[in-house]
Amino acid sequence: MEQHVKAFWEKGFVVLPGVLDEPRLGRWRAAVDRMAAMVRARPQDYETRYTLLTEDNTDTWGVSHIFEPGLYDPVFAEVFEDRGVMSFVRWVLGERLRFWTAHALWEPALVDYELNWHKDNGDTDRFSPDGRSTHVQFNVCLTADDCFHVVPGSHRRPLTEVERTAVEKQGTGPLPGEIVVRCEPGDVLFMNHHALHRGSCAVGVKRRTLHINLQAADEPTGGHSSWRFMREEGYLQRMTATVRELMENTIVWDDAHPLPLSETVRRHRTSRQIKNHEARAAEGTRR
Ligand SMILES: O=C(O)CCC(=O)C(=O)O
Repeated sequence: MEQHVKAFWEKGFVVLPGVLDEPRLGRWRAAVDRMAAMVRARPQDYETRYTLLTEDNTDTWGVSHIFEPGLYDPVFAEVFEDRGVMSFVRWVLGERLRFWTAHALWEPALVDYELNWHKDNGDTDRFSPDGRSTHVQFNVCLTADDCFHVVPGSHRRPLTEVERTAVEKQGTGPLPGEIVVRCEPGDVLFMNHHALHRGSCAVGVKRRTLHINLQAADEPTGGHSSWRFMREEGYLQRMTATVRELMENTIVWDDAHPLPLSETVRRHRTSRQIKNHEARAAEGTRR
């Protein structure tokens, strides 16, 4: 495990191969199949991610917040009990954790998915020279997946001019040093979301991936992810003990660290941009 953690610090990502066994893989994939069908049928009912969003037509590449009551499937709670997944996360972050996000990603049906270069949470200027991470984000790959592009080591230094331009112009073109990470079904890709990255997936290439983020319970940055649904009456009681504890830790931390108004506004703006974004290549650069 130690060498995987070292690679994660140095490069900003690492793939652990074959983490999931067949029964688990099949069960989790079937759950994402059901969810994708539900969201594709009524995308307006969820926090859907789009490659196409017009009055007449939509195409989707995933959905945010799979633990919200309208989407929740108990199968997803199993991720946080999985030794293969959680032992890596605990090596990096320690024993006490808090929940940040959980999303599901799939292939588009009409328009190729081309998400622009970015660091998550709008943290464009954040880096950490020693490679330490404020979180562990991970893609649980339930199908073969070569959708994740990253510039290794970019979480440890400021952006170059070329990279900054790509971020500011929502670019999806190639960047110097970029690599595409290739995963097999059952692999888990752990990433530092402060490494410059983007996603892509062509129509017709089946993708079923869980996209999850955890933090140490007392991590001073990030957080503020006690989503409204977590605070609904009776919600936490319906979760497994492990999920309940992760979410309770989030709520406790958020309540003890209220955000300044300026940061609340910034986050709302970032979240609105993500919600309205069509993740596809700009006109003129399409294949
Ligand atoms: O498609 C992927 O694996 C990357 C997704 C991503 O970067 C994001 O949701 O911010």
